[in-house]
Amino acid sequence: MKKRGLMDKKIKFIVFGGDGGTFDIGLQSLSGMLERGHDVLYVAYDNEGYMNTGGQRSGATPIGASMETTPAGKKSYGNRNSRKNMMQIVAGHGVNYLAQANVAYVEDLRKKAKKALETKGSSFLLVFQPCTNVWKFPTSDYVKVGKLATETNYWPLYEIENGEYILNLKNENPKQIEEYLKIQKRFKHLFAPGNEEVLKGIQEKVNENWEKLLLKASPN
Ligand SMILES: Cc1ncc(C[n+]2csc(CCOP(=O)(O)OP(=O)(O)O)c2C)c(N)n1
Repeated sequence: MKKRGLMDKKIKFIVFGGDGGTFDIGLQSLSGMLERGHDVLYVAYDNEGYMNTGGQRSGATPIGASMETTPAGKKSYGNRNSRKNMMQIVAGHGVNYLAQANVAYVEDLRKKAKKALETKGSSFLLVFQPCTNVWKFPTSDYVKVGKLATETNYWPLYEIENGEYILNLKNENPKQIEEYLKIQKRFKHLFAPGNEEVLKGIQEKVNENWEKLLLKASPN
């Protein structure tokens, strides 16, 4: 409409997509949008699975989660794949501003949304979004689950601004990942005998990812 002279308003587009729509189904169109640098803020709300359709695993589902398509049982501890590193995938397109946020940290999220909207060209927010139905925990624990994700270093809050990593929160004494996992039924089976190694592997991966992020980031 602008090209045809039918409108001269300046418009900033905002897209909201779930993790399934972003990490898997819509990845190709997202990549095209980022490559062309359209003036769009893309918000991915990440509840780690295809929830509208009943809780199937997505490219954002963590190892060990029992989902509709990766149920835990005698022969399986649930999902076996690691989450795709969506922040790296988006950063690889040379986006000027992207950030990882969490709905349990509203002020941080607000600050990031403002920055993202002020960015010229494409910007991206990856927002942690607990899912009471499929993760199976009481609604009253919503903020608690969200906070634990960050307090255990599972979901660090950080930004990548013009290629520079900025860490927004550094836990002095990070909690053990078990504290986060044990209050959600999707991980309940991991606490049964025989799955000790899976639990250990999850903690090791969290530590490894955190160390890698620390090397890249300067605390803010
Ligand atoms: C191209 C396409 N494939 C499949 C579907 C069917 N579908 C509708 S909702 C949905 C789940 C989407 O999951 P996600 O993007 O993670 O969002 P959530 O449901 O978790 O909010 C799917 C697969 C669709 N609408 N469009």
